[in-house]
Order: sequence, then C-alpha cells, then structure tokens
Amino acid sequence: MNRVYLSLGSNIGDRLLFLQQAVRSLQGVKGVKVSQVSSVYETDPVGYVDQDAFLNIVVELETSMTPLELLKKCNEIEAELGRTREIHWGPRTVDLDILLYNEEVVETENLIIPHPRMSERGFVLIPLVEINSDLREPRTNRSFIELAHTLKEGVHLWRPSNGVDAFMRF
Ligand code: PH2
Ligand code: MG
Ligand code: MG
Repeated sequence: MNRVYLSLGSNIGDRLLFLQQAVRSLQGVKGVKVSQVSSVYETDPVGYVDQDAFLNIVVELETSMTPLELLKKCNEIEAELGRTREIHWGPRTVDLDILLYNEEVVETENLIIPHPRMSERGFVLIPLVEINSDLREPRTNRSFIELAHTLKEGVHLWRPSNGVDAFMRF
C-alpha cells in the first residue's frame, strides 16, 4: 500500500459540498481508502488573486494505485464535478492535486510529485501538517511543519475536523 496526500480546493458555488462530493468519490474508488481528512480552511486566493476565497482541505489515502492511475482518477472526479479549465489558476468547482506519494519523486510530462509549489503554499501546508506533522519534503528534507509556521497568513480555520465519517455527514 502507498500513502498519498492530496490537496483539494473549491471557490465556486457550494464549496463545502464540492469538497464533500470529491471525498465521497475518492471513497468509492476501488483500491483507495481515505484514511484522514483535515479541517476545512478558508484561504485567500494565491496566484490569480481576483477571485473568491477558497475552501481547502488535505486528505490522506492508502492506495494500491500508481501515481498516474491516481492522477487520471483525480481528473475524472474534477470533470464529474463540473470543472472547466478557463483561467490558469482561476476559479474552480473543485481541484484535486497530488502532493506526496510515499517519499517518492515522480517526474513525467503531466505529473510532478512532490507537487512543485506545495512548499510555498499555506493553504496546502497548514492542513497537511494538521494531519501529519512528521512529513518532510522528499527532495530537500525540509520539515513541512517548519515551513507551515511561516505561511499562516490568509489561511483561516473554517470548520474543525471531526474525522473522515463526520466530514461526510455534514
Ligand atoms: N489553487 C490554485 C491557485 N490558487 N489559492 C487558494 N487559496 N487555494 C487554492 O486551492 C488555489 C489557490 C491553483 O490550483
Ligand atoms: Mg491546484
Ligand atoms: Mg490541479
């Protein structure tokens, strides 16, 4: 089994519902077990700033899927939930990004793991270290919790986590 962390974000419509639907879809995938879901954070948009605030979470999975199989599945879930790609880094119903796949470094044309921008993004690192404070950047061995401490601005706890099942019940 492989341990994987995904970042999920939404900033259109019923943002919480989109995150819940995405987690539900992941739970329904053969070969995937959702083992942890972080609290929900409301976060200022990063990159393209002229858009609404996001809700962001991080989920931990145990999976037998390869990184590319998982990427394909994430893209399918985004498409099912109405994601269209208009503005780069622009508004989205739901975005699922693979952050970490064990401690592996993966570089293919369509997929880079660890996610190349994760170490600069509070909306990724704060929920990530909430569910696992021991993680380090596989390339640089930098501690994510130390990085997270410097990236708290614009990241606000929106709803505390009550576990995977409780997340789905709301
Ligand atoms: N995703 C982006 C670009 N900017 N900003 C926040 N706060 N949250 C996101 O999930 C996000 C973003 C590209 O995927
Ligand atoms: Mg993204
Ligand atoms: Mg993405």
